[in-house]
Order: sequence, then structure tokens, then C-alpha cells
Amino acid sequence: MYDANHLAFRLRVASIGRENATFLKNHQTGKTVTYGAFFENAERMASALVASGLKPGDRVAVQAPKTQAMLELYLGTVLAGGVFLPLNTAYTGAELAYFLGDANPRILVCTSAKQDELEEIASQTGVEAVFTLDANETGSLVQAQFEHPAGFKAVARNESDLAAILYTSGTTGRSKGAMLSHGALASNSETLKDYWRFTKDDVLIHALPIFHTHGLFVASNITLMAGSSLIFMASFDADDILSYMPVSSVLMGVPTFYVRLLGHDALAEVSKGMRLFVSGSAPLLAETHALWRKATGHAILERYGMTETNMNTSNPYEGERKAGTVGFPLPDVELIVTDPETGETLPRGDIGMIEVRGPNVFSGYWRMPEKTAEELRENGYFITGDLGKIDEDGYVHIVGRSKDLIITGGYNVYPKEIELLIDDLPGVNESSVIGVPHPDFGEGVVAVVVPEHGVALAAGDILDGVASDLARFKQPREVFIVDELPRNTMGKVQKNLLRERYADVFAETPKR
Ligand code: MLC
Ligand code: AMP
Repeated sequence: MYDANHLAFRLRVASIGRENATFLKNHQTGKTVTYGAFFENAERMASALVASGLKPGDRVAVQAPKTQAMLELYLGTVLAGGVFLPLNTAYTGAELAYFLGDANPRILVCTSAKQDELEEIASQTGVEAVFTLDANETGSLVQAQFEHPAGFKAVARNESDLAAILYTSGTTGRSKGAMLSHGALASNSETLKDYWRFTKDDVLIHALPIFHTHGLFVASNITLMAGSSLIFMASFDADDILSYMPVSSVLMGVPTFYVRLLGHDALAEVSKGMRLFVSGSAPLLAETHALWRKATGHAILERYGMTETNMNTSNPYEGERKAGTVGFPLPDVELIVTDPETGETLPRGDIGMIEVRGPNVFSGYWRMPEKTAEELRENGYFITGDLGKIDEDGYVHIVGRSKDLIITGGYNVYPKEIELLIDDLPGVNESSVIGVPHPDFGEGVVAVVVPEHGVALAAGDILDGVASDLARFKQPREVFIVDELPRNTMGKVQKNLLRERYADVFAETPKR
């Protein structure tokens, strides 16, 4: 039914013979699904996709709520030899138009609320079929899925064939599609499963979105590979998570999860039986690490990854989990720190550019050979854009970023994309977008705007002006109108000065 290189096979192997074991419990409906039923559903989904015209290598783009059907669509796409392309549910029509135009998917799956708008865009970008995922709606892929029997024979794939494309924003303001192969995804999940000691007895609280690396590949793939089970929640809710801790063993989250959970009195009691807390996607403050340990007795295990590489490093399962560090390179991952100017490898302890190489690294940016060549060296090292060092004990520290990037609640926001939109608004001369400390999201987005001479602009003009084009999480939370931006002698805007000036803007914001 499956062949050994195939991601779907490697995800299935642990549950062969355990078809009646629970794979997923749906928090919203209370229903559970067994491994047997889940894989059968994925096979039906694969048949439905093929019947709709999917050929090996075709992209299946999906912007839909987090449901079991979406996980079946992921696996069904991979089984059918397709390339899964999940999109953040917060993206607006304008943002989606770019992704569809760039990726040219054969099939698009979206919500009925967006169907009319997207069908128009889809018809101009070569999409052949548009579906929804809601079983109760006409035109639902779930209805088509159950018109087919289980037992789909996986389309043969090599390790280097693509299984997914995930878009990641870029410093130029144009998002890039990171091409992820069957081999890269499978090997990284296998490594993490062993490194974090996942077994079939684990129950993972899954409250992350599944359109990104963290929730889709790290959380879902590891669970499948270990034959563990998921408590599947549509989104983060502190009370719900706390209520599941007594019957769970692992939580994976971005730092915002931990900051928010710390505010709850029940934490100490309900977390007693938990085995592991993992944090990533953004820096976890040493203070949060210490407070968590005090409240629960557990040291959060922080790891470091990215869309292009999956996971690169992790604090150890056994041994010291050092706060403020992201631990050691994972088995098979090589990590060096180089001089950003010369590319020479620096001695241990020196701060420089983090570069990584290994089976986890992506295959390049979709239809962007120049960008790929800029960031992926011929010797296989990927230039991450993160600045860091390796300390005397071998732990990797991330100390900053050479890329102009804001990470807010685990989502990446590239200032350039927002600046370009603001600069286009009437009455705007120029703008600068920065990230400053935010007690809940880690960093919050701030726009500093210079109006054209003699024009009176208000913050609301800027916020209203970008609202329909930008996902909510990218929209500035504060806008300051100023006469001029600070510049250095070369004329470059000094963002560091702006970050200092507005450092306390969110100081009064509650932590939640
Ligand atoms: C929601 N909002 C955000 C936001 N999330 N704003 C900024 N940053 C965010 N991350 C907006 C909402 O639209 C809303 O707007 C307001 O903020 C308050 O929303 P909320 O109800 O508090 O948000 P919530 O739904 O609770 O979501 C917060 C969150 C969520 C942190 C739980 O953003 C989340 O799940 N983040 C995880 C992201 C993730 O998985 N990243 C991994 C990327 S992979 P309004 O209009 O009401 O003000 C990767 C690689 C790796 O990075 O290493 O893992
Ligand atoms: P993304 O492009 O969404 O995959 O985000 C990847 C980026 O998130 C990395 O390049 C880092 O800058 C950041 N990141 C991920 N994990 C961590 C971490 N544990 N600590 C600090 N930064 C992190």
C-alpha cells in the first residue's frame, strides 16, 4: 500500500496493527477518531483529489479552519503525490491572491465565506477546482471524500520529491515558498520523536494552528510517527488547556502560551502528571522559564526551528535545559556560526550568523532561484538570518536577527511588507515599522509615519488604510505620526533608535 520513502508511510508505520488506538480527540465535538479511521479517511481524501484532477507534483492550497478534515487533506494530498500548501486563516483576499498567483495550485480549499471572492482569483491563476471542507456545505471536499472507498495506493515518491510548500515572508516584502521534501519532513520528525522520547502512551495537547511548521510538522507529524494521540483544539484557550493537563503528557506552544498559562492558579496542581513542555517559534524569556519552573517544577524545553529547516536545535530531554538558550544541534544537523561579511566560520563563543546543514533543510524557494542561491550555499548550509553563538558547553544562543523581522505571538511579520503598504496611502511621505517588547505577544508591531508636507494624518487613517490588505496579526497595534525619521549619515533609517524610543509603548498592556 505504501512505499518506504514516502512521508505517509513513515507517518503510518508506528500505528500499523494498532488501528483501534485513538489518534485524535476533538475538543470541540468530544469525538475521537482511531488511527484506522484516520488513515482510511486520508485515503478517501486522496481518491477525491485524484478524481478532481490532481496529478503528482500539483499543489493543493488550503485556507480553512483547524479540523480533523484538514489533517486528512494534508495526508491525502501527500498520499496522492501532491504538494500541500496551507495558508494562514488570517490572510486577506489581497494576500491570498499573491500566493495563488505564485504557487498556481491545481486545487484550492477554502471556507464558504471566502469562496466567491477566491473563485474569481482562482480562475485567473489556473486553479481547476475550488472546494470547501465543511461536510454540511455543497461543494465540500468532505462530501466528495466519502464517495470514495478507502484503500488508495500511495503514489510513489522519492525522498527529494516535494510534500509541502510553506510560505514565509521576506525582507523585500515578497513572500517566498519554502519547498519541503518527503525526506526532510520525515527525517526531522523521526529525530524529534526520539529526542523528546515520544511513545504511543503520550497524549499531546494540540492548540497550535496547523498552517505552520510548529503545529503541522512538529506537533502532528511527531504524534503520528510515535503512534501517540492528540487532544485537538481549534485554538488556544488557557482554561481548556488546563482542564486537559491531568489526562495529557505533553504541551507544545509558542512563548505566549506559557506567559498566559502562568496567570492561572490551577497550573501547579493540574500540571503534576505532565511529562514535557516544549516552547519554540520565538524567544522564551529566561524569566518565563524560571516562573514556569517555580509554578510547576518543570523546566520548559526550548527548541529552535524555522519554516525552511524544520527544527535545528533542542535543549536536552535529560540534562540541563538552559534558560535563554535553544540547546544543542539535533542529531544529523550541523550548525556553525559564521562571520556575516566573509562567511568564515567563527571560533566558539563569538557571535555571528547561524548556518545549518542537514537532512532537515528545505530544497529551495519555489520559483525563486536567485533567492535560493543567496540563502542556501552550494555546500548545503542554509544562512538562517539569526545571529547567535555557541557557548562553552555547546548550547546555542540566539542573540538577535540580521533579517528585519518581527515575531509576534509566534507569527512572523516582515516590516517591509507593511511599510510598502503604508507608504502607498494618501498623504504619507514615508514610514518605518518596528517590533517592540509586548508582554503577551513577545513583540508588538508599531508603525512610525511621516506625513507629506502640510498633511494632517491621524493614526486611524493608517490603520483603516491597511486593514483590508493585511492579516490582523500584521497590522500595527500602535501608530505614531512624526515629522521625520532618525537617519544615519548614510541616510538609512535608524530602527534601533526608534525601538528605544517606543520601547515602553506596550508596558501597560495586560499579560492576559
Ligand atoms: C492573534 N492576534 C495577534 C496574534 N494572534 N496579533 C499579533 N500577533 C499574534 N500572534 C490578534 C487577533 O486577531 C486579535 O485581534 C487580537 O490579536 C487578540 O487576539 P487573541 O484572541 O488574544 O489571540 P489568540 O487567538 O488567543 O491568538 C494568540 C496566539 C496565536 C498566540 C495563541 O497567535 C497563536 O496560536 N500563535 C501561534 C503561532 C504559531 O504557531 N507559530 C509557529 C510558526 S512556525 P483584535 O482585532 O481582536 O485586536 C515557526 C517555526 C518554529 O515559527 O520554530 O516553530
Ligand atoms: P518562521 O519563518 O515562521 O519559520 O520563523 C523562524 C524564525 O523564528 C527563526 O529564524 C528564528 O528567528 C525564530 N525562532 C524560532 N524558534 C526560536 C527560539 N526558540 N528562540 C528564538 N527565535 C526562534
